[in-house]
Amino acid sequence: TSWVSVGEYKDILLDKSTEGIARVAINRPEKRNAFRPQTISELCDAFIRIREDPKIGVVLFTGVGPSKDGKFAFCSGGDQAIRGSGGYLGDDGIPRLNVLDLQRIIRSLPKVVIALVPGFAIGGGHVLHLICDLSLAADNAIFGQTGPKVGSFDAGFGSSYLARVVGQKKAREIWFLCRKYGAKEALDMGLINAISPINLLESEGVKWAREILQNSPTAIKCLKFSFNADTDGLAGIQELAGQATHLFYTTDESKEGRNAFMEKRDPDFSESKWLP
Ligand code: 1HA
Repeated sequence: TSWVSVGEYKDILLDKSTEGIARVAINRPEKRNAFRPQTISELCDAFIRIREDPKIGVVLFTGVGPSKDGKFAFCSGGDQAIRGSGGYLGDDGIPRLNVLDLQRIIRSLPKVVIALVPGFAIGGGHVLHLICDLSLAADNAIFGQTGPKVGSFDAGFGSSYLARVVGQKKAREIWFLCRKYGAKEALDMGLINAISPINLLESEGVKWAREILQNSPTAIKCLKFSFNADTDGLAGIQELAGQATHLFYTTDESKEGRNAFMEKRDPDFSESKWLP
């Protein structure tokens, strides 16, 4: 597929293809793609742009590589060099944990997000691949949480949702021992969907995206929000319900309500049946 670069970003790359796929990549390879607040605000901006583009159905989310020492990374979490008291510091000196905003934008995106993990997915970077709809990894990929080693923890999606994905015992092992896991182990525990050689990772992602794009966008959106609703409580139900409202607005029954209001008359729903 051929990519066209979009937007002027410093820490990330955003590309779109003509066939309905976008690619978002963290571009700090010398730091194993660790994020700072600016990286995250750029990622939020890119994903919101994608949300507003009705031609895009699938997003490939990855990390630029290799670095000068030849290693690949998806993301190594928060940039510890700018971790201040209370959060990660930007140029304004304000401490932020804005990766939590990004997690929710990705979860709420009415499109399929596929993480392509070319190497390390560690700490807050591991949580980012976790919350994507699907994850494809290179055979050299390495997964793990480090919070309890570096004085941090993600007690939200990073732990509870991890337990939904890999089970309670494995999730507790991952967080309590802070071990690193290879691609095969990740596949065996249901943490990723497939493994491919690194040089084929992006083309594998495009192949999965093309298969998804053959299918009904509305069906896929409703399914994504249904999977989310099971874990996200009322906020998840709100998103699933929004899809029902979208569909209801397309019916004659719903349009009669709007028309009656605009024409300052009582609505006539007599044409609408109480179907079983
Ligand atoms: O837990 C949270 C949050 C929780 C709640 C709400 C928000 C949260 C937001 C963030 C986080 C976190 O992400 S906490 C976890 C932070 N991340 C880590 O603990 C991982 C740190 N990195 C590593 O363990 C390793 O670098 C690595 C396993 C990913 C790769 O090891 P490797 O191949 O031996 O490379 P290494 O030499 O360590 O790294 C290459 C360069 O990248 C080093 O810089 P250099 O010495 O060349 O100047 C290294 O310092 C830098 N680097 C790597 N990861 C980070 C980093 N610099 C800053 N922050 C990093 N995370």
